[in-house]
Amino acid sequence: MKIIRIHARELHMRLVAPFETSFGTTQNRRIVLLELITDEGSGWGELTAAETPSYNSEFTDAAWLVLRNFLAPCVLDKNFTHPDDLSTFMCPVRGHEMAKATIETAAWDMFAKASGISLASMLGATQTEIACGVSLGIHATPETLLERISAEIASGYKRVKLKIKPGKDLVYVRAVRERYPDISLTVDANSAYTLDDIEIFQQLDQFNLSYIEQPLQWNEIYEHAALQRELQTPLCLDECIHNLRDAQAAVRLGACKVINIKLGRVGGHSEAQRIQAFCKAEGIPVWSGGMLEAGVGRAHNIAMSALPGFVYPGDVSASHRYWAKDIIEPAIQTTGHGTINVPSSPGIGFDVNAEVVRGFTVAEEIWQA
Ligand code: OSB
Ligand code: MG
Repeated sequence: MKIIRIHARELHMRLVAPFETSFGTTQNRRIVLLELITDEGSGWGELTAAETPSYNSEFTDAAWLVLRNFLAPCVLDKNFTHPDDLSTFMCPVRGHEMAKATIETAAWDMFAKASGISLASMLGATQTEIACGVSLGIHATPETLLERISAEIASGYKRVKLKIKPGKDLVYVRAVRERYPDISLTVDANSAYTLDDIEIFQQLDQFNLSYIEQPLQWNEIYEHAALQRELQTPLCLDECIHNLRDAQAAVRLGACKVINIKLGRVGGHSEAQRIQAFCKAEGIPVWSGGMLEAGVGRAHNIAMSALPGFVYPGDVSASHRYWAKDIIEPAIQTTGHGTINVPSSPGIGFDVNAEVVRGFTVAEEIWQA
């Protein structure tokens, strides 16, 4: 297959509610959507980088530039036989995993469509239904958080993840645990603490959390191992894991017992599969994280979550929790029991709604050799 051109669009979409993490609040998303056109059909990919370099070093404007000036030239006019080839073509560019994943995931969608099978089966899925959890931003008070949780539980979600930051941690977790002694509960610090905060984590140990996500620095694996040795609760790494080698280092050092796999953060499906296979062999449970994606990004996450070893519920939930109108048809919906059915139609299994996309588009470019 030959890559003929890339149609890049920037979409402005507003989340139905602001989302607060330890690094800031997001409501207006700038989404980069790529359509990769080959001589045997096309596929869709979505950039998962945020608007600012606060979750990791990538951000919308930088990704657009890297895609246009460096990554598109690596793949345009190239022939590939399998989507694994795409990451090889993009090897000369260091880092920029999220930008790379936008192209790489589009190639997987295209390849599955050309093969007439779902992306999930192309990747090696073993699950037809995936378990869903919700990620809840930092709330103004524990009371408003409790109200929100009661609605999410009523919708059937199987796991609640609370964002925490210094000063908004123990009080919130205690309030939730007292009200809901049995729900599957986790916290995500997004790197807001240091080893000096160890007492906070020792206190969190009493709340029967399934895991504590990324408590320490975004680029620090070794100190997570030191923290893990002091805790009963498993640590889960998010920001630290960019590739298989990071996952191997983290597991072998004892820095975590669970890994959050984000497609964008690891450069796409090929590397995500390698991490999943390694974790499966090591008995390390994994789950799919989210980046406040629109439908295309979310559809890719659903396909990945159907692989073996994705045993914990992911941050993969219904479209309406994020958007008044999503860019795909049908919108992502959950079953009454907190799962999503993995689509079986070719590729990502959702149609991109061209009219809705046009309505949100603020810029577009076509890149060709
Ligand atoms: O750390 O998982 C994270 C959102 C933006 C940046 C980082 C994270 C998140 C989430 C939300 O937790 C996940 C989602 O619902 O898409
Ligand atoms: Mg996280």
